Amino acid sequence: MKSAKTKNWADAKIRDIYKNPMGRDIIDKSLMQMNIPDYLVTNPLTGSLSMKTMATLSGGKVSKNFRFNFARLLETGEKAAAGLTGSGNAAEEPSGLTGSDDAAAAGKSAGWWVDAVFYQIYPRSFADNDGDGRYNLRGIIGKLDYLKELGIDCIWLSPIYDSPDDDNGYDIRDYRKIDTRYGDMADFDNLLTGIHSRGMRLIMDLVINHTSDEHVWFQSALAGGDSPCRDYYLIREGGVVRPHPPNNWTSLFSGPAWNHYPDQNLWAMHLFSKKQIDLNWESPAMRSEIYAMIRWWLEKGVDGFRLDVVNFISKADGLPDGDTLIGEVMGYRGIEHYFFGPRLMQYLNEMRREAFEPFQAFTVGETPGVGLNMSKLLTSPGHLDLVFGFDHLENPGKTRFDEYAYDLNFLKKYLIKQAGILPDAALYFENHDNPRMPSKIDPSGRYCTEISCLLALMLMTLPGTPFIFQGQELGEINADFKNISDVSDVESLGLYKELIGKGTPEPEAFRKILAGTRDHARKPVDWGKAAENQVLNCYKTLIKLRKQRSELTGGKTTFLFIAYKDYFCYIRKGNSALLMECNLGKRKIKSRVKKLTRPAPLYSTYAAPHQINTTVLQPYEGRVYELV
Ligand code: TEU
Repeated sequence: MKSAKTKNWADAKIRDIYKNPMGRDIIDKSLMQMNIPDYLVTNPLTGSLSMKTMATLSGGKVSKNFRFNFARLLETGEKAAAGLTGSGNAAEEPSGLTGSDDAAAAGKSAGWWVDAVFYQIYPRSFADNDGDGRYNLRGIIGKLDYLKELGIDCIWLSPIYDSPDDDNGYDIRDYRKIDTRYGDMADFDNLLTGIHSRGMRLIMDLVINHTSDEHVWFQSALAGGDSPCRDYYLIREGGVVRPHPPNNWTSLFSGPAWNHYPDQNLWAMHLFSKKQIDLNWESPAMRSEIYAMIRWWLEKGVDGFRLDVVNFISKADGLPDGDTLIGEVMGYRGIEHYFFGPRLMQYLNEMRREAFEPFQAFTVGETPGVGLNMSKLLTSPGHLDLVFGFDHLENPGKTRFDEYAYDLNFLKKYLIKQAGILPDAALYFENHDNPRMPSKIDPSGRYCTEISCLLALMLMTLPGTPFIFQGQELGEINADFKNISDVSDVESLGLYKELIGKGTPEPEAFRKILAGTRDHARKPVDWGKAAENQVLNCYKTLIKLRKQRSELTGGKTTFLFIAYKDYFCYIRKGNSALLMECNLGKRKIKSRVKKLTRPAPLYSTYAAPHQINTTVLQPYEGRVYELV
């Protein structure tokens, strides 16, 4: 689409919107949510409808404002894609094929991370080295041999910086200081040496969308209008008589996205907690402080970073009000103005050049709300190496706080799509922000061990770079919280207060919190489980297999028998070939591999290879066959 046509996005045809990476992501997501086949959009009849006509058909639900904002996003998508080709043309139509090649074939320079297995440590609940109840850096050092033996190549360490701890360290007060609860810089240096001497790598968590309100920059910004730091944050002057926030955005952690400071007559934006104030990335001085801080850590020898909500850093010019309809669907208002802001690609590129590239540092961005096609742009040369998508974490129509049993058939559908569009994706099922996946799939808990092993198999054999969250390798499941006083996460407590405030009966409000609270993943790892643990053995064996067989890290992927419910089957092929077969449900199902040429059982999450029942797959069983 030529740039002259840009202004016409507000009345573009569905067919053209679908060719735009942003448009395609939004349409794909909506179709998946409603369980509608792609054909509805790709058929010539619907394809020729315009946005305006669709808005009319919606009977007023789709407002003019919505159309305008959607058009703006499409323009961002168009520009992001054009910046890559240098041609002003929109991205080529994404393939959406069911087969895919490795990263190198996709035209990307493959770095060390393509073959690596990552492990996330959440330091406040990982390890306590001497049983004194203090989870710290020394505790982590004490577990390095365990991680090496497991087969880990790189550790991602959640924040350990000095912090008042409103959001478990994701509210940083001093980027260059270790929080005393974890130790000091000497402990950190020992940790880094310990990791490197074992041939592993370390990436740190980089929280640069916001800082703590106790950071000196913010303190200085509040102290006086002539402070150079005033421009470091999204600060607006307020009305004295009837103060109201500068726009209608809401925080992801409930309530308005603005703090009012009556003494200074100022408003400051916070997309997360009231103590996490958003930085103003429009400020070149702020950006160069951030880049200097990044280089400071890289000079110490860290190998890269996980970038917290990095897709939120660029906000739409003028901070316009958020659309009410989008706000209702998403649960918070304003997101269309910052989840892929107008200068996101530019800032990522600048940060790469100024900070990461000179050290060849690795980056993985956390990118909530971004779909697969836009992820592809974010991971294009000159930007990020990998991104964490979110779209596989909930079943269509569900949010994290809904009580339901997650259906793995959706994950299968999503992963097939992902393999076609973004084969070199960051692959993960758990982190510190989500309940334990086996509990989500089987809330009764009966099959959690089997599910843990099945997820291990998928993680180590599907295309992408696997990330394991602490305790996942031990088959950890959700906590048995009894009431709200057992919960400490700032997000959960904010939501609980909001629900009660709206008149939700207490038991119902608590059940919601129990379904989605991030505290499930944050309870201390139960190291007593590490001896003779079936899940741990699965992880060890499968990681070993992944390292022995190059087709698992770089092979071509083909999905088979896609239409069968509860059945997931795929081949990874390089010089040799492996076939994976999974039962995604709790009923026994028929194995279908006999139809193929002489598959030899190599591994099962249930039994030794010679004992594998080749005709039936047990509940949640996963298998690997050698294809000869
Ligand atoms: O998370 C950002 C994020 O959008 C979510 O994962 C978040 O937990 C939730 O879904 C909001 O509804 C990152 C960190 O991983 C998280 O721990 C922090 O709380 C958050 O950013 C703020 O720094």
